[in-house]
Amino acid sequence: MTAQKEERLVTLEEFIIQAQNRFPGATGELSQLLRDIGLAAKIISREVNKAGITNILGFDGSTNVHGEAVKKLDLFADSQLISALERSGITCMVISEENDGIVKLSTTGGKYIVYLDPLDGSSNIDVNVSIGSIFSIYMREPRFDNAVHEQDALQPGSKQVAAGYVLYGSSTTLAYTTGLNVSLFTLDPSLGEFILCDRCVKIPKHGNIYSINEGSYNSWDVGLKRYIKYCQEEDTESGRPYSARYIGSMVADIHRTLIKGGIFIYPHSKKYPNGKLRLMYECNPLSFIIEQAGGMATDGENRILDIEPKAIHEQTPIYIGSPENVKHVMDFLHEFAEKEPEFKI
Ligand code: P6P
Repeated sequence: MTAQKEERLVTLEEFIIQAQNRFPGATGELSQLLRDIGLAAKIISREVNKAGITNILGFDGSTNVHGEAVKKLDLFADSQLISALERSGITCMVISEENDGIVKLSTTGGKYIVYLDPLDGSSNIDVNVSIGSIFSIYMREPRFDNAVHEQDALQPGSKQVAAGYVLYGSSTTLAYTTGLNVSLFTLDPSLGEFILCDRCVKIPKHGNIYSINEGSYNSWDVGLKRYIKYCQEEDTESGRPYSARYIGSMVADIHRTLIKGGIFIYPHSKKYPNGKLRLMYECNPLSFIIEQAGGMATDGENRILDIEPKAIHEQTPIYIGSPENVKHVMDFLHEFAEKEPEFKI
């Protein structure tokens, strides 16, 4: 990533307004939405960074729609983001990993639908490993009665009007796109502001890092096994063996991939026949970001952003990252797909 040197400090709020001013017809509502998410992110960052001190670690005793134990910080992040969206009155419904159904906001006339993974990677909270928030924004189909229906939220990722993530790591980073490149900000706690650090992030065309949970190796398709073995073979000319990096927080793994290049893979498996990661609030927003930075994202066959969703919490396999790496793994998947039966290893 070659950050363009900024002459002066540009805050997230200033940047959003500058971007909005380039569109005379803009109503400013999307800008308001992005600012609200930025505010919630600052509040969540403050809690995440002192989680060890306050009584906010650990489980709250409930489970989410996927049967996963919900951590207290998950619920805190969920409530902060939803109240921020409620305040601006331009969002009609929220779909979040922490809520089984749609969350209807008081302003059913709002023009936006927002998907949230309020705190992705929460299994890492208690061990101080980076976690993140992910958001994905759609326009709602106009309705005469302002009624809010789950069906209105089932739109392919290609219809997102904006998407982004906040990474709570050694520093708090916010990345977002409205379809015109990807901009990156870092939170300056002394100012309480997200400061612009790259207005147009581009992913390297190729990278020598692969990121996958190798614990499920035995249930992978043969083509994927062969691809990972290829990455592990010695060949200095092609930069092999690759390095393996896996954090277990998708936002952190994707942010590294965006900056350094390479590939992140969560395939289907015996345990997750449709993949583990959620299409609407993990894969679509992060695929929008990676594509806008020049990368690729597929489910092994099709472009993630073209998938027509059938359910708000549906899951999908994902192969995402530098375009050359994604194309390469797909070549392996296709080459061995028809040979699958005889190549079971
Ligand atoms: P596994 C976190 O729970 C998450 O949803 C993603 O952030 C992460 O990439 C993945 O699951 C990790 O799953 O099965 O490798 O622990």
